[in-house]
Amino acid sequence: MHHDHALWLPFTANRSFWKTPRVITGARGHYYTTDDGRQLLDGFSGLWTSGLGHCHPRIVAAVQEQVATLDYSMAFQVANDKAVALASELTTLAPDGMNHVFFTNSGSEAADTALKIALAYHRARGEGQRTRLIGRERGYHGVNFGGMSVGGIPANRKAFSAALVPGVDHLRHTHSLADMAYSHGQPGWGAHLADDLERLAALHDASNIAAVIVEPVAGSTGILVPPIGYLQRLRELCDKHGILLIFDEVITAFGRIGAPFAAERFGVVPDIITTAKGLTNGVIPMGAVIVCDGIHDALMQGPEHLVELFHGYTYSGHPVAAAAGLATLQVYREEDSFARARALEPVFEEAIHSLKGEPHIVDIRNFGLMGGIELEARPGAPGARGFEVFLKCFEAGVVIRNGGDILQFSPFLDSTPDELERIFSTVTQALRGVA
Ligand code: PXG
Repeated sequence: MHHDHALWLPFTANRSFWKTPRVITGARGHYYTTDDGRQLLDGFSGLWTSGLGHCHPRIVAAVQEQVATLDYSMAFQVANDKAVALASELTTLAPDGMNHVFFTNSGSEAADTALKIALAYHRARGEGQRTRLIGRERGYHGVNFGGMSVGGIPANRKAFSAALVPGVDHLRHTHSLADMAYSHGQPGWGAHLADDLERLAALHDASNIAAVIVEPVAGSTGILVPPIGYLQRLRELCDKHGILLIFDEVITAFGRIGAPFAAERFGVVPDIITTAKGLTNGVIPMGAVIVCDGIHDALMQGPEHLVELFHGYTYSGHPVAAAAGLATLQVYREEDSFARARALEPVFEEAIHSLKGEPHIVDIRNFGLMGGIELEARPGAPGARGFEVFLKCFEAGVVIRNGGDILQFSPFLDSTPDELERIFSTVTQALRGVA
C-alpha cells in the first residue's frame, strides 16, 4: 500500500521529523537546496564527508565517466583498474610502512574489518590467544556489531546489550569539564588517562589483548580532543605489550585536521588506519582500511591458491566509488586543501570560542576544523535544548548538527571567514532564543 512516510530515517527522531519534514533536493558548493526552494548554508560539510563542497565538478565528471565505462566488476579474484590505482594513491598519502589497503563501503565496515584483521593477524603469528579488543568510553566506530561493541556511546549499545561482542573492554574517555573546559586545541591535562591501558593489561594479562581502537579526535561523541601526549603514551604502551593500535580516522583523515591523516598531525603512527567519508568527498559510499606491512605480510601465508583472509564485500573497491576517490585525492592535491584547512584553523578557533558567555554554554572545544559547543542539559529533558538549537538554525538557513546537547561543527576545508561568521552568529541567535 502506498505510504508517503515510508522512509525510516537513520539516527533521527522520526515522528518529530514527519511533522515538519526537512527534505534536501540539491546541493552545490557550500549550499543545499530544499524542496521548498530555500538555500541553506551547510555548516557540517555533509556529515563530515564533503570537505571539498558539494557536487565538485571534477568528482562529478569522474563519476559520470566511470559509470559509463565500467559500472561494476566482480570484486573477488578479479580487480578493477580504479581500485588498484586508488589503493596505490592512498599508500603515498599514508605514513611510511602502511602500504596495503582493504576497501569497504562505509566507516562501520572499515571498523569491523580492522578488528577482524587484527584477530587474524595474531592467529597467523601463533598468538591466537590475543582476542581481547579494547575501545574507549564515548568512542564511535559505527553501528555494526564489532564497532558497536568497542564503541562507548551508551544509547547506541543499550538495546543490543546481550549481543555485544564478548571480550571487549573500554579505556576511560578523556573528557573532564573541570580540568579542560574551554581549551583551545589540545588540552594540557589528561595524558595520564592513557595509562588506563596498563590497568587492563594487568587485569587480563597483556598477552590476551589483540588491539586498541580509538578515534584520534573523537567526533560523534562531541569533539573530544586528545590531551597533549595522550596518543604518544597509548602508542608506547601498545608497543610495550605487543598490542596493535588502530586509529579510526573516518572523520580525522583527508584534511579535517589540516593533514592527510591524524597520524601525521599528531606524529603517532598506528598499525591500522580506518577511513571513509572524505575518501570520496561523500560522493559515493566507500571506506578503506590501511594496514602496515608487518600485518599484511604475516597474513600472506599458506598455499598460494588459497584465500588468505576470509573477508570482503561484494562492493569492496567498487569502480565508481574508486573513481570518485581518485578524483577526490587529485582535487585535494591540486587545491592544496589540507594546507588551506590548516590555515583556516585559527580563524575557526577564534570564531567558535567567541561564543563563550552565550546562554547555556558550558564548554567550547576545537581541533583542526572540528568544533563542539557543549550546552547544559535542560533539567529533565536531556538533548531537548541541543535539538531545538539545531531546528532554529535550520529554519534560519544554516545546517549544523547536535549530538544531544553538544553542537557540532565541521566547516568545509575552504570555508570563508564570512561563512564561519554567519554560522556562529546564527547559532548565537538560536541560543538566545531557546529556554
Ligand atoms: N567511525 C567514526 C569515527 C565515525 O565518525 C563511523 C566510524 C561509521 O561510519 P559509517 O560510514 O558507517 O556511518 C563514523 C561515522 C556525528 C556523526 O554526528 C558521525 C558519524 C555518523 C553519524 C553521525 O558526528 N560518523
